[in-house]
Formats: sequence, C-alpha cells, structure tokens
Amino acid sequence: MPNRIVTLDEFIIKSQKDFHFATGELTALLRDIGVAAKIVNREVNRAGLVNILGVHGAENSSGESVQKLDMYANDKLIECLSGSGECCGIASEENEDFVPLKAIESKNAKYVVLFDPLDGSSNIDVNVSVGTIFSIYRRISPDDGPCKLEDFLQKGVEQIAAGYVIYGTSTILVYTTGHGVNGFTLDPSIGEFCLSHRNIQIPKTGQYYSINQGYYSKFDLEMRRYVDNCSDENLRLRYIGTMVADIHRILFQGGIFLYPSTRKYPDGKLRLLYECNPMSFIMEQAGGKSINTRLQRIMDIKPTELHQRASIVIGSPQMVDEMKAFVERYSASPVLS
Ligand code: P6P
Repeated sequence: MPNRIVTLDEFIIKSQKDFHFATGELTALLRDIGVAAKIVNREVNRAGLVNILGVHGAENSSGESVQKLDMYANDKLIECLSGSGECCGIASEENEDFVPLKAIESKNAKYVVLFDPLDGSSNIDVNVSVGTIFSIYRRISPDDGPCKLEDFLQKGVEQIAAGYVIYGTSTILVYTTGHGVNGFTLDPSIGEFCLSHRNIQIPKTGQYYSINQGYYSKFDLEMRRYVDNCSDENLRLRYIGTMVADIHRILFQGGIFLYPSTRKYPDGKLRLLYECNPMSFIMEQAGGKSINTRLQRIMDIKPTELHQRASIVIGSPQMVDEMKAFVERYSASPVLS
C-alpha cells in the first residue's frame, strides 16, 4: 500500500532492529523527543496569542538575550526527557551547566541528550521559521552514579542519534540514527508526525549559498574570495538567520551554508555541541560534508567545554570541496585537515 501513513512512532519501533544492542531505550527516547516537539509546536503556532512572545529578560550562557519561547521550549524538553526514564542527563544551549536527572528511573539510564531548544529565536516575533536541534550520546561515565561532564564532551562521531524540528509552513522532524536520514511532517488533524521524506540524500551540488553577507568586510581573505566566486557563478543567496531553516533548504535542494570566523566570533558563532555536531551528523548521513574553516571535519573535533563555538561550512559535497580549495589557496594560517 504505497500511501499508507507511517507514523514516527511506528517507524522508530520498526527501525529498532537496526540496533543490535537496543533494548527499547533509544526508541522510547526518540518518541519522547517527538512528544516535546509537538508541545513546542503548539506554542510556537499560537505564540502571538498567549503572552509568550518577546524577551524573557535573562541572558543565556552565550550572552544572548533569552526569548520567552526559548525558555518554554527548554522547560518542555527537560520535562519530557526527565519523564522518559531513558536519559540520565541533559545539556542545553540555554543552561550554563549540564543537568543530571536524579529521579530513580533516570539516574542510571544509558543516554544523555544535548539540545538547542529553539534555534533562531531572534526570528520568533516576526513569524519566521525557528527550530529545535537535538543530539543523543551513550553515557561513558560509570552508570552506578549521576552523569558527568565527560558524557557531554564527546566527539560528534560518537553521536547515537541527531535530529531537528523546523517550525515553518509545516512542522517537520528530521532525524538520523546513523542509518540514513528520514523526515516526518506533523499532521495536526491527527497529532502525529508522519513519514514524508524517506532516505533524504543531498544533491551533490546546488545553486544556493547561505551566509550572512553583511559580515563580508569582517571575513578572512579566503572567505571573501569564496563569496566573490559565488556571486561570479550567479549562485543564489538565501539566508534566514535560523540555522535549521537555512540548512533544511540546502539538504533538499543542494547548496552550502557557511558561518565562518569573524572578528566578533573568532572561533565562529555557532555552538559545536548543540548546533554544529547534530546538523553535521544529519548532513553526512545524507551524503553531504561538514568542516570548519580550518578544514577539520566538524564531527572529529574533541570538545573541551559545553558552550564551545565552531566555524562551519556544511552542505553539498562538491561545494564544500570547492570551498576547501579557496582556503588552501588564500588562507594565511595553516589548515588542520
Ligand atoms: P547572525 C540564531 O541566533 C543562530 O544561532 C543560528 O540559528 C543562525 O544561523 C545564526 O545564529 C545567525 O547569526 O549573526 O547571522 O544573526
């Protein structure tokens, strides 16, 4: 039956056979994240109606003003994951430190979850797409006690699963467990994420490039030369200011997203753990590439702190390779690839 509805829950359960060691915990964890996404989606869609728009008044650990919806999404994700019993700790872009889950059913669980609860939150009040990004690792600390910092500072290659939700014209959850990438569109009439994009593969090249060209004068020489080349090649610039939305387009239509180092962010702006690693896992599983502007593979970088930033060049493999050639030709500092 070619058009039978396959829900996220059904797909996850059927995919459990991909994991020889899975005993259902990962399945339950992914389903709990799906529930949190539905709750956040409900509030994102009616944010203008309830007093949940605007600035929360606090600042996050990256010194950025926190939106009310940021905190709502953060609280809901923590609540759903705390209740799952499959997660022993969480780390969030909105929390200074990681949060061990101490409930009796959680503290010895196998997995830790890292997330950016609401990516692109500066776009919330103007009704532009925002997203949630998550990453799941197996804990490496002894499971007879609470999780430790080392559980969260693992390389991106150690991810067990990663995904994002884009709250846009429709709400789509895209995730991977290392066996390809699949997308599920939320059908509000039945409250289910339904399989809509099976085995997503990024085009080898594309016509879009995505970068905040407003920082052109602050880019390194190699980045300015590359941007000049994109213009010479008549590529189309698309930049929303929400990483999830900018990369979602590229995943489906081909292209390249870049957030390079700038004078304001010498290590890049985006967070390695909460944004770059999960989006890189998805991109590589879809046949794309993801490196930093020193040509290191993002998922090979060993994190040293929770809120570490990284520069990123991610997208169609041929376009990432073309960008590498500009770094090799024009960069004044040594590459690390
Ligand atoms: P800029 C949103 O605040 C975010 O973290 C990413 O989602 C987005 O790609 C980037 O920052 C936008 O940053 O400096 O272009 O406004």
